[in-house]
Amino acid sequence: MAKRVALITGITGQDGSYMSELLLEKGYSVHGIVRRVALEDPDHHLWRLRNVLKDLVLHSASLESFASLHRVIRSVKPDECYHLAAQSFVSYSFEDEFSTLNANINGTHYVLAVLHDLAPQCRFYFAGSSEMFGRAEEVPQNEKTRFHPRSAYGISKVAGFELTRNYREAYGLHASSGILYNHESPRRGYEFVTRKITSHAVRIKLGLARELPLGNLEAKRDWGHAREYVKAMWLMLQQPVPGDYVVATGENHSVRELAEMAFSYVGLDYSDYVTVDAGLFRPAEVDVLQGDASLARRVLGWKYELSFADLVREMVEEDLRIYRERRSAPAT
Ligand code: F7E
Repeated sequence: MAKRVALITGITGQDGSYMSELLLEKGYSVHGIVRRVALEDPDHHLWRLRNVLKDLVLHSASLESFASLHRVIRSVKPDECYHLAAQSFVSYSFEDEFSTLNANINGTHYVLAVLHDLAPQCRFYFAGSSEMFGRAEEVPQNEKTRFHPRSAYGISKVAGFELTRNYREAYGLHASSGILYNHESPRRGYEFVTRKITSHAVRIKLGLARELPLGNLEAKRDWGHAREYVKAMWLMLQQPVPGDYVVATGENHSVRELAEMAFSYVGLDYSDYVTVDAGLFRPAEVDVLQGDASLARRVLGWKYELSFADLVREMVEEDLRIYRERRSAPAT
């Protein structure tokens, strides 16, 4: 039987790398869209794909260019498309609302429009976000909870979610959205609060930093492991009918608890090192997010079994490995 063909946008990111590994394990031919600069400087841009790079087919294109997406999709003819690319840092979306809205909304629209023209049988996954709930009217949130986004990022994800739904309803595309809560891993970028905390706890422990400035310590999030969340994305595209699903652990923890746990893992008291920097507060904060993933459990058979402590421990251990290695590397 011919291999199934998957196309991933955002393949160089945390979720793209786990998704590539999952699809390769399942025997797919995996293609990814990357920026030109990633191919020119692979050490810097493709490190998350290190272990699987030789098994992937990468195409340079831009989510800002309809023509480049048209070219790639015409040649790949995917059976499944995982649209993971986005400007995903909420804080940055306050600094540049316009580029966040342009990249996230138009990028999603272009991919959907090209698939509709060239590969209407292709199954499509849109990376929705719990940020769409924003100032949520209920805790926990489910697929029926009203959206109230609090940032250009959240607004762009609501627009992408609605575009996806409309391509499903208007043109019959097998298009699904995951409403994913925060998902982390040792491959998380250093600007997100989990990685910022685990990497600083380790650097402070090793004498490479003195303090950790943070913003709102009382914000609460439902943090899960990215490796488990990509399984839910794949399951959505294996269903006979498309749909929208919350993907979450069902627990929430505060930024303060996260800091306490990460620092205690390296034998330190977070309160000796964490400082509060008013400049790191967001103009509009999302105070608490917690998801109810019962629909994903029931329909997709998706289960989440890791604990918050396991996730934090895995991230701290990876940062310990990285910074110890860096410290002992000979100076060049
Ligand atoms: O912030 C607070 C901050 O930047 C988490 C993205 O993947 O998940 C992520 O969005 C919380 C917020 O993630 C700092 O105010 C305090 O309340 O790690 P974060 P996020 O904004 O929740 C959703 C589901 C997505 O879809 C996004 O793409 O932590 N916080 N002090 C801080 N956050 C950061 N980054 N840095 C701080 O110093």
